[in-house]
Amino acid sequence: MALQNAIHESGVLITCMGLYNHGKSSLLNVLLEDFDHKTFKIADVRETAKNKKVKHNDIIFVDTPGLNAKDNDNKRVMDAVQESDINLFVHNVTTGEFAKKEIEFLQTVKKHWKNPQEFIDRTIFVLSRCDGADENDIQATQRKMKQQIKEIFSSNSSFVDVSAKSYTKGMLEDKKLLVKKSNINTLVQKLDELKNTLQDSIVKTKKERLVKVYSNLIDKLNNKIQQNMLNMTELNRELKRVDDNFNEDIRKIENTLFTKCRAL
Ligand SMILES: Nc1nc2c(ncn2[C@@H]2O[C@H](COP(=O)(O)OP(=O)(O)OP(=O)(O)O)[C@@H](O)[C@H]2O)c(=O)[nH]1
Ligand SMILES: [Mg+2]
Repeated sequence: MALQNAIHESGVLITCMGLYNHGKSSLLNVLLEDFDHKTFKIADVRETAKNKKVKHNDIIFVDTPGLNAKDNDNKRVMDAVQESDINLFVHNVTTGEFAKKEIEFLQTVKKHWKNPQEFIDRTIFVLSRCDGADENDIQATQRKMKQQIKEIFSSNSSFVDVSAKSYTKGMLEDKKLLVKKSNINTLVQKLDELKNTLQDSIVKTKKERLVKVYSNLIDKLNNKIQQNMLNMTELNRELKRVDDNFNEDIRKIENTLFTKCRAL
């Protein structure tokens, strides 16, 4: 199963993460051009409870539950990020800079990642719901957030401010200015550029993951073989015990018969 998954997941994995209700599922829907928002469910409450994957052309989009919405959710997000090729960290711009829970998540990534810089290189920070914010406020929030990331990772980060709502409206009502203002096309362009830049490293990571899956399978197989060999040894011992007892019983019967015959 693990091997099947690893082989079948031959597309680029783009994982969406962020606090609950910050617009992750809405963003993925517009990236899929699903303006009915049917692919990934959206709501004003905690909606996404499990990681969900949807393949579209050569991309597998992964939606994750909101960070810290429930106890297990952070682990699910971490699992998804471990597998991910490119990350979209979605943050509702109308809430201001990164909140404590987001900072804690980023600090966990920094602490446990083999190469934290790789996480930053593979992540686009998406400021969502920009239709509800003033342009100056968006820029000020973005500056603060860049600084927050710099304090954790000591590096620069890539940001885009978008509006899934404006893009949907613009596309459905053929309002080109709204589509342009939504900035979704800029995000798509950034994703394409990142995909191209990371092409070699994505292939390398996929190979490493396949090797890991293979070696885990080989380990499991070896354990099974060892266990079977132990079972065989135990079985042979048991067979020998049964055989010895049987021979002993036969010998006893022969002796009894012999004694009885002689007495006749
Ligand atoms: N104004 C505005 N609202 C948006 C936008 N994108 C999403 N929303 C609203 O934000 C709310 C949450 O959206 P979701 O996409 O479900 O958010 P989520 O992050 O997937 O939420 P969980 O799955 O619960 O973690 C919904 O009411 C959306 O309609 C946007 O661009 N502009
Ligand atoms: Mg969701």
